[in-house]
Amino acid sequence: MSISVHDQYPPLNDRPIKNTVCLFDVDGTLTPARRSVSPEMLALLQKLRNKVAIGFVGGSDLVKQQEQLGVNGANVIDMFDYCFAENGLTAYRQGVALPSNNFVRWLGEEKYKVMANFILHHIADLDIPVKRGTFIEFRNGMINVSPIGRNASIQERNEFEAYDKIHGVRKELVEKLKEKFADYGLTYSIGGQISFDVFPQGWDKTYCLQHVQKEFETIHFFGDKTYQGGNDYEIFEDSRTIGHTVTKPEDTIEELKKLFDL
Ligand code: M1P
Repeated sequence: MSISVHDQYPPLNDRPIKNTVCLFDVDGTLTPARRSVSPEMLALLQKLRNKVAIGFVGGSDLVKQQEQLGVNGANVIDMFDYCFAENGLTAYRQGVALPSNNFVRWLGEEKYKVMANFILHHIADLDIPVKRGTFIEFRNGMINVSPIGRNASIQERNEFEAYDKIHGVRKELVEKLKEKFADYGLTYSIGGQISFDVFPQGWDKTYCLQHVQKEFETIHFFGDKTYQGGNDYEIFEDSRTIGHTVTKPEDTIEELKKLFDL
């Protein structure tokens, strides 16, 4: 029988701090936005994993989390006990896939098409300084809409973020969508720098809690966008979690050292 990476750590039900899991947002919490994790954070997570169960819950798909967290050829699925990509729509427990769901199956092709056409028309008419490619990214549990396009470079991202703070391009489109598709039962979340996420109500980060709530009595959640409207808000506020607001990865490190005596 082959030895799994997960076997290097104590079994989930036998970690020194019992019945406890720490869940982390990715962008702005474990890594700088869309950037790679630091060696210091990786070392600390390993130490933490010897004491409690750990997992991440990110809005992006697993490919992106692999890029950001799986540095030096590491497989992100091995690095955490729980991997929740797309808010938990794609989920792994100790390397084993958990049941999944799908945005377009839930909404229906026809309704989705009407919405996608509306978004693309709106973006086509936008007069913003820069446009790149991939204005709608189709994911498993959500769509991600970006007025500048997901192919923007790091510098273009930063510039758009600053521009959007003044002009509210994303906010305006979200308001229009809320009004036009009021009967669709969707939630909108401006979580990152250049885009917003659209998903069925309840498919925010709390979606992943169904996979941990039976196994753990204490669920810590760490995130940077824990304010109302941020994509960490619902899970941060949820009665099943103990929420921690952090400002950047260095802050997460400090908080973990204090909380878990690392
Ligand atoms: O994790 C926060 C957000 O990160 C990305 O946002 P952006 O590309 O706008 O910086 C996206 O993956 C988004 O889905 C996610 O919520």
